[in-house]
Amino acid sequence: MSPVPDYPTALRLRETTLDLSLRCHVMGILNVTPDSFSDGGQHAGTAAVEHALRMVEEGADIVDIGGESTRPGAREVPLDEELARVLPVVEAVRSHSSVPISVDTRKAAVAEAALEAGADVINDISAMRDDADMPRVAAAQDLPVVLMHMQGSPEIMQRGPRYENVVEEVLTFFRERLAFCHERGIRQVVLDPGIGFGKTLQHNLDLLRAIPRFAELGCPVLIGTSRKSFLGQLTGREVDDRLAGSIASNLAACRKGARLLRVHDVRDMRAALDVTDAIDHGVEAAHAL
Ligand code: HH2
Repeated sequence: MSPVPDYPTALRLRETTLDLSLRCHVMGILNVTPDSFSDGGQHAGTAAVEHALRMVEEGADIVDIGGESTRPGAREVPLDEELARVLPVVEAVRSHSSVPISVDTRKAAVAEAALEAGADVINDISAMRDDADMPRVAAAQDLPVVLMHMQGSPEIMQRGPRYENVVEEVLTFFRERLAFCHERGIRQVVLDPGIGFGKTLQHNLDLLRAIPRFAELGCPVLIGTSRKSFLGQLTGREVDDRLAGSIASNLAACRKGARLLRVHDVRDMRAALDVTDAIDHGVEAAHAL
């Protein structure tokens, strides 16, 4: 029997429904930014679209397209610039593929334009706290919204983050945000404790260990550990050498009940999950998942 707790849950998207109860799903990261912490400047224009399609071939279940770096210390990007980075890429990926697309943005106008261009999911690291218009955009179509926990803002979040009890505070935050969504008719919510967003190494480890408690709230849990600095703290490795840590932390998160894994290295993550799925379910059954 699978050690993953059974929280039957699905994401209803435009063209498809992702049954998250069956296996962990992979969200491939596409940063259309000059300054992202691990892949800034690598993906623009045609190269961005090619990278998205490569991730689909490698087994990404969703492609997450973002035009604003939220690395510690990052400044906000003006609306026009973010739109100009993200929209053409969403449009081009949609014209070449039916892969589910999420848009990683805190701005309602970017989310709205991306949804119009065919995106399926809003991934808002501010959990709809930064833009008062985001709830309207999210409620207008019955599509999922990822709500992430962050202490502070990217510019200041890693300046001595403090909690009385990080797990309880994130749980309280999720409950408040779920009530907020409920009141506004937003029915599909994914919860993300926000690894690295106003968190020390110990906070990140506590949150990963507490995934079953977040999953008990009844929404799918998304985890983003890929290449993040806590992996560097644990392994002594630089940002371009954190694949082992990324995969280990994601497999651990999956075991604890995370249903969506936001990763840069789709091919290797998929291979790792193929192995654990085969162990849990058998080769034939794992293929069918
Ligand atoms: N992490 C990053 C960005 N968006 N969204 C969710 N839901 N969860 C995360 O953990 C998360 C996220 C930061 O990673 P990355 O996109 O690689 O870097 P940057 O913000 O520098 O573009």
